[in-house]
Amino acid sequence: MNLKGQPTLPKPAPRQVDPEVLAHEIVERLTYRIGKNATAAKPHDWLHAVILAIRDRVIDAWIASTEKTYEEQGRRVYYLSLEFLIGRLMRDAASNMEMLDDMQAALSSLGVDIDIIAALEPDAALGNGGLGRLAACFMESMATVDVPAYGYGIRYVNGMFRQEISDGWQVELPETWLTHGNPWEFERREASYEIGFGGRVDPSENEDASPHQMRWRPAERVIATPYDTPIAGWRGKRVNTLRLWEAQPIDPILLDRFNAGDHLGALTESNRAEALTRVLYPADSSPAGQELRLRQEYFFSSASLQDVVRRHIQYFGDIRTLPEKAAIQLNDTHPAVAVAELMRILLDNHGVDFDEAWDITRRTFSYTNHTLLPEALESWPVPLFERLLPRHMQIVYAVNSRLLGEARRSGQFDDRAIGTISLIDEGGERRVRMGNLAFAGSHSVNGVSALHTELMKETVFADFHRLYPARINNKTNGVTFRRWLMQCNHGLFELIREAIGDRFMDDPEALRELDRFADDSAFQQKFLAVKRANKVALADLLRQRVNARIDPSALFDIQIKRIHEYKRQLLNIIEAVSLYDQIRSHPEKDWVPRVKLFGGKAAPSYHNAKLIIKLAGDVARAVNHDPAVQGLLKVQFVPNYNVSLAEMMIPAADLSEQISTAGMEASGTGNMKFAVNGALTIGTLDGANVEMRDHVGEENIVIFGLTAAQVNERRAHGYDPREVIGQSRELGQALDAIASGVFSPDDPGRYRDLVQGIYDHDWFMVAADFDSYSAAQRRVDGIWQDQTLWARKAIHNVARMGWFSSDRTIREYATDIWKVPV
Ligand code: GPQ
Repeated sequence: MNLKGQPTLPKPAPRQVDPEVLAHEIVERLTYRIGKNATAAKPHDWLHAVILAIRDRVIDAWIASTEKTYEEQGRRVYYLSLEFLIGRLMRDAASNMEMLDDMQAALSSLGVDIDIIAALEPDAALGNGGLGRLAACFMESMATVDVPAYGYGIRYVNGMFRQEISDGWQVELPETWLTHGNPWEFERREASYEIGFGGRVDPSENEDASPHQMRWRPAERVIATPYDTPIAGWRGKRVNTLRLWEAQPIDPILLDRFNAGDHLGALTESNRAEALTRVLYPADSSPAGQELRLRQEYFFSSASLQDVVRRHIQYFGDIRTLPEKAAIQLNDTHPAVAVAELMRILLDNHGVDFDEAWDITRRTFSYTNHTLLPEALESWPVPLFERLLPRHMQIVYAVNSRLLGEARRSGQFDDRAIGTISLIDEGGERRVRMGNLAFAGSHSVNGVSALHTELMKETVFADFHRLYPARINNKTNGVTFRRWLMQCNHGLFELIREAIGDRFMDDPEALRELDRFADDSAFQQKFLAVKRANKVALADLLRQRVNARIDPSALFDIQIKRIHEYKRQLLNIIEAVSLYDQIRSHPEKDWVPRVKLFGGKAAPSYHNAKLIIKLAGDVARAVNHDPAVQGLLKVQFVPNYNVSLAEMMIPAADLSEQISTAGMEASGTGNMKFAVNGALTIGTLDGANVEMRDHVGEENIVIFGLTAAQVNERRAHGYDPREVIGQSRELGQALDAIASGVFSPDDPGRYRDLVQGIYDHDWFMVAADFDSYSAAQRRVDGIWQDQTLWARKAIHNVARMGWFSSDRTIREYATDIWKVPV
């Protein structure tokens, strides 16, 4: 008993971390949690036992963090995202808990190779690309900078598809990350919620109800059950929760139907519920317009909001103080329906009047925009929205009338501008605009790089920006240096420590001290040796996986990212074709041996993206087997690009391809990962490349091509790709070769339309940028030929990328948007 007469509850004893204790714990977990002894244990059992041992340390810190959050009574951050692209967690958690070395020693004392079992952990691939990976970096950084935060998302059974290449074409197969169970997660059935769909809306039966209070009677209901994964920050300082929702039926089986002999019918409700959280939509930067997607969006937004409100009422009692205690960040528009959901909860469940509800809502939400591509802006047909979410439709109309009234009264807007601000798109089939809903319902709207934010103000949200000039702000993306430098590039990590000590591990900007070593030839040699070792490791992997033979002394030129026309993998391939021609015409020249690696997935319905994958393979076959090239050029498409493969490829890169049409890549984050791992960037002035140039210095990055302003200008003044192609012999020849079937003799017309698109409109300015790109590649060759020069530039890149840590990004969100102390 303590002084207040409360029983003193026992606490777990503090744990030591040393290899002997750990070895003991692992064997204990193996025995009592998995039920096997060391002789019977399979590699997966060892992995499981190791994760359980790490997890226990994480849990201690998790509970301590939760207690601290409750004691402080401060504001919590809620990060709502339909995607979290986590990858593997074992090394990440062990490293952040500072037990990686001891774990390695413990395992080797047990005769187990940590690398072998680590490779068995499946990637949690609950995301498509940059947006989902950013959410994962943010979770880790929020824990690192000690922000009390929850991530909310969906526990997809099948995350991102597995890509196989069959006869050169992409084939999508289901990825099953949960087959062996998931030792990181905890099911929390006690925190389940009901989620409704459809039905009707009646006036409230409450006598003194406000005119805006209604009663929604959904026709359909499912249960949302959370699974919690602890996310440990650096040095285990704080452990936050990633809460992912699973849909379950209210009645797992309809027994009356079953007993009546309708065995399948008895399960329809159950199957329908489970289908909701079954698969991740594999669409990147383009909306997945199906009804199931809107259901997913509402399902996870409603569950998360109910959870936030329940927690708030439990601890603070008064719903009106919500904005002081909760900051909800919307990761793109996917969770934008949460704005209407919070309004519904406030109006219908708590009887708050409309103006106050709207004020509370706006003070609670903030929204991050991740793209300007007009085709990517989400909107839903009004009839669909109304059928699925009748109460939310009413709320959208009510908010819209307020919003448009405000715009009218300001006197700055004509009918056209009012039309663009409206939450309803009236051009053609009427649709609910999710971007406008997110903008209107938030106090902060941010872009993800300086350029992107400026363009947001000028384009998609120009009218909104005039109405609310203080709302748009920039938060340039970042990446976590724990995963993307310290863990994935052990050699470089140790070399940096040896040179400048450990400070950069807690303060990434301290990497600056490496600048002093850029001209130090002993350091340069070691730096190049580390890079070489990483390249050898990648070459080994590629030999095993795709039977590729690549020479580690060649320049490794890598483009890995989703396949998208605006990212211009096609520009890279056309340049490879042109280089191939030039090597054959001038074999006597002093060519730099290059290996061009491509990796990335195409959305299953994206025809041209799939064709670009096929083209990469076709070009690879021709080039790689041509004795005239003599190993001077190799092209390889690496299948099934994912987080774990990125962790192998990025440390091995000499050259990073960041070559999107200027104005189209919101930020990019792969660009940052490559540079901090010592690759030089060849890139356009797009997204965060612009700020990278400012940080690393323009002499240490290879920039080419039109600027965003020039792209606009060209498009506005009748850009004629034919004229450009007519003036570039190299480009014309490469395009002719591709279009005429030189690389596809089995189907000579395969690429005719793809090339025709460049001649006809070339929306992505491939032709316009070709000569400039090709010249930039030859500048890269020139630098490569002087390895001292190359090393110096690469070292400057590592030294000057500290600002691109996601810790910096999160501190900016915390200070400017969430108003939480950091
Ligand atoms: N991004 Cl809208 C995605 O990965 N998926 C999407 O659906 C949208 C954007 C990316 C964007 O293309 C990159 O430029 C950004 O670096 C990334 O989001 C994170 O902001």
